[in-house]
Amino acid sequence: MTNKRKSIDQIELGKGDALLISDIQNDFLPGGSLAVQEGERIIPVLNGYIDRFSNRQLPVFATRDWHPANHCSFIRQGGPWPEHCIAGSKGAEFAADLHLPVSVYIISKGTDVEREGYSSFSNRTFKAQLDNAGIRRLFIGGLATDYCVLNTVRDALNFHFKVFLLIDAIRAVNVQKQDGENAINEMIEKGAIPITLSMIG
Ligand code: VGL
Ligand code: ZN
Repeated sequence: MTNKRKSIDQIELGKGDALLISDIQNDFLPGGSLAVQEGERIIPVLNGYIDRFSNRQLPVFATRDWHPANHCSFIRQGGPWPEHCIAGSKGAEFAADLHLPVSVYIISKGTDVEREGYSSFSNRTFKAQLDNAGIRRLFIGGLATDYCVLNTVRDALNFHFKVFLLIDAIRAVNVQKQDGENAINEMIEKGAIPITLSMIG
């Protein structure tokens, strides 16, 4: 019985699978200008996912918020957020303890002054890269559950990718207390499958 249960809960990675890590950047981590609570806790878990994908020569994509200094999302410009992830700044760098492989595909977003750009797909080249690489299933984790992860998952499902949500490797900003939970519920309702690292052999 336990064996049977276990086999159902395991996921076999293979061709057409890609890992997508959202916005593990200094500004979204403790000490950063838009720190996500417990954001640092998911880094070791994401490193575990990176190992699983790298060991099988499967592609790893890492997105980064990459704003111009006068971006519309900043309070100073009438937006909702403190200044964060300004292109080229220390705060916009990937966390030093995230073990991105040398082969990582880096996707910048939020680069247009006048567009928010939460979704990874707001960078138009991203969809083309996925299609060129024959990607059908996306394994999505990172920051923040209620903004970039949510909007990326919505777009991925609309584009008919199969989406696995790395439930042990996401954290929410929670402007309102329930935002993270609501986002997770919406993603699962729309078809994302929640998984944990232990389900990948
Ligand atoms: C994000 C708020 C502002 C995110 C980006 O990565 O989820 N959140 N910019
Ligand atoms: Zn941003």
